[in-house]
Amino acid sequence: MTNKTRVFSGVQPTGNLHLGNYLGAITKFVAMQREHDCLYCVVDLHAITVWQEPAELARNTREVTAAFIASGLDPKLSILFNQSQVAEHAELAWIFNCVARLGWLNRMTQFKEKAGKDKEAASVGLYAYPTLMAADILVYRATHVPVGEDQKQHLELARDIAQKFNNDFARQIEAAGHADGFFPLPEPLIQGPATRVMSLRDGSKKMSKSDPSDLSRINLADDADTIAKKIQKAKTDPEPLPSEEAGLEGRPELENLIGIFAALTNKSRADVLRDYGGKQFSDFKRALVDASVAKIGPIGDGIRRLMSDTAEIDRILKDGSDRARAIAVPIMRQVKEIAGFIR
Ligand code: AQP
Repeated sequence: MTNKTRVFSGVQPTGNLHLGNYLGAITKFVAMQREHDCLYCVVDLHAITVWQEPAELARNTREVTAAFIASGLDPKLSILFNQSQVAEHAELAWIFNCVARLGWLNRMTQFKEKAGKDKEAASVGLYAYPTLMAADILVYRATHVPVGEDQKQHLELARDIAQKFNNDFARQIEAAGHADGFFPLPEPLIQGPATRVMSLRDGSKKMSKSDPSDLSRINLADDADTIAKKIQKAKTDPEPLPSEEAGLEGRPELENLIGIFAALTNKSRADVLRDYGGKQFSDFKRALVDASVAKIGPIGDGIRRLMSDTAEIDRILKDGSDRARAIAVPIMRQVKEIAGFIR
C-alpha cells in the first residue's frame, strides 16, 4: 500500500449480479483501481441479514468474485476479498453499534423497504446493517466509497458515526497523536448517467437482485439471446423518442433505458437523445441490445470460465483477505487503545 487515496466498496453475494450493480458500482471500481489503493469486498456478513442457504451463499460469494474479475478488476492491483475472512469488520461494527444512536438507524429507508410490513420478524442484523457498513469502510480508514445512489443514506450515517467517534474520544485520539480526528469522514462517489438503474418492468422500482421477475433485470451472467429478449420486452410507451432531456419527464421507463444506453456507450444522455430523437423504440432497442451484448456478453463468458476453477477463486479471496487484514489489524489495535480496552 502507498499513500494514495484509499477506496473501499462492497457487493452482497445475494444472487445474480445485474446491470445496476455493474453500472452503479463495478465500472467505477474498475476505473479507480490504477489511481488509488482499492479494497473491493464481497460482503457475505451483510448477505446473511436476510436468510441465505449456506451452499448458495458460498456459490454466490465465488460468483461475485468471478464477476469482479470478469468486469476488469485485477486481483493484483486491487484487494479482492470476502468480508467474513477479516474478523475486524465485525469487531469494529460492535463498537459502532455503541456509538450510533437508535434514532439515526430508525431513519434508514433501506431497512424500512427490506423489512416490509412485518418489522418484528426482521433480523437484528438487518437493522444494524449500516453500522457494519460503516465499519467495513472505516476499519481501513478509507476516504472514498464508489456506490450507487441507493447507498447514499448509509454513507451519510457512516460519516456521522466517524464524526461521533472522533468527538466522543477526542482526548484519547489527540493523546495518541492524531490531530485531525482518528477516522476520516468517508465520501460517497455517486457519478455518471446510471447511478440508479431501474427495473425494466417498472420505471419506479430499482433494478434489484431480489425482484421476483427475472425480466426486470439484465444479469451479468445472461447470454446474448436472453439479454435481447429482456430488452425487447422492456416496458416503454407508444410515443417516439424526444430529442431533448426535458422530453423524458413523466416517462421513467424511457429515461431509464436512455441512462443505461448512455452509460454503456460512454455518452451523455443529451448525446443519445440527439442521435435517437424522433426515432421509434424499435430502432433504439436494437441499438441498446447491441451495446448491452457487447459489454455484458464477454463478462458472462468470463464468469463461466472463472467459475470452472473455484479453487483459484478461493485462493484469490484468501490472498486478498490476508492483505486486507494486514491493514485492518493495526487500525483496530489503535481503536481498542483509544476506547480503553486492555490488550
Ligand atoms: N439498480 C441499481 N442501480 C445502480 N446501482 C445499484 N446498486 C445496486 N442496485 C443498483 C449498487 O450496487 C452495489 C452493490 O449492491 P449490493 O448488492 O450490495 O446491495 P443492494 O443495493 O441491496 O443490491 P440489490 O440488487 O438491490 O440487492 P437486493 O435485491 O438484495 O436488495 C452498491 O454500490 C449499490 O448501490
